[in-house]
Amino acid sequence: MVFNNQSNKGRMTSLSAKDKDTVKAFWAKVSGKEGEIGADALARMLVVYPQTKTYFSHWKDLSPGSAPVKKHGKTVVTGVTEAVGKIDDLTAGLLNLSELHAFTLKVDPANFKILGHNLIVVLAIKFPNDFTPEVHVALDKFLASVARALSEKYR
Ligand code: HNI
Repeated sequence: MVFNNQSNKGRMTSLSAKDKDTVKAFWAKVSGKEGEIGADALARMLVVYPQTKTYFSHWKDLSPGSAPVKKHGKTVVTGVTEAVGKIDDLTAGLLNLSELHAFTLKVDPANFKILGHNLIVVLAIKFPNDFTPEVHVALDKFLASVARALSEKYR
C-alpha cells in the first residue's frame, strides 16, 4: 500500500518538504510580530476556552490586553518562531519545553491543540491575503507537529 501525503490527504499530519517551505515563507511575515500575535492568540484562548485559565491563576489579570497576557503571548509565539527554525526535528528541538510543560507546569497536552487552533484563527485574521488554503493546511500540520513534540515527555 502506498502511504504518503498524496494518497493520504487529510490523515497524514507529517510535514512534506513543500509544507515546510510554505510554513517558513509564511512565518517570515510573523517574525517580529510575535508580541501582538501572541497577545491576541493567548487572550482568545483564555476567553473562548476558559478552562485554560487554571494554569495562569497566579497572574493578576487574565483579561485581553493585560500586561501578563501580552508578555506571555510574546513568549509563547517566540517559542513557535524558534520551532520553525527546528522544523526538521521538532521532537528533539522541543524536548526541553516538553519536559517543562509536562513535569513542572503540568499542562494537560490537550491544551496544545487548543492554543494552536487559536493561533491559526489569529493568523487568518492578521494576514487575510497570505492565509491561502495551502498556507492553512501547512500551518495546521506544523502546529499539530509542534503539539505532538510538546507532548513527547508525557509518554
Ligand atoms: Ni507554555 C511557559 C512555550 C503552550 C502554559 N510556554 C512557557 C514558556 C515558553 C512556552 C517558551 C516559557 C518557558 C520558560 O520560562 O523557560 N507554550 C509554549 C509553546 C506552546 C505552549 C511553544 C504551544 C505552541 N503553554 C502552552 C499551553 C499552556 C501553557 C497550551 C496552558 C494552557 N506555558 C504555560 C505556563 C507557563 C508556560 C503556565 C509558565 C507561565 C508563567 O507564568 O511563568
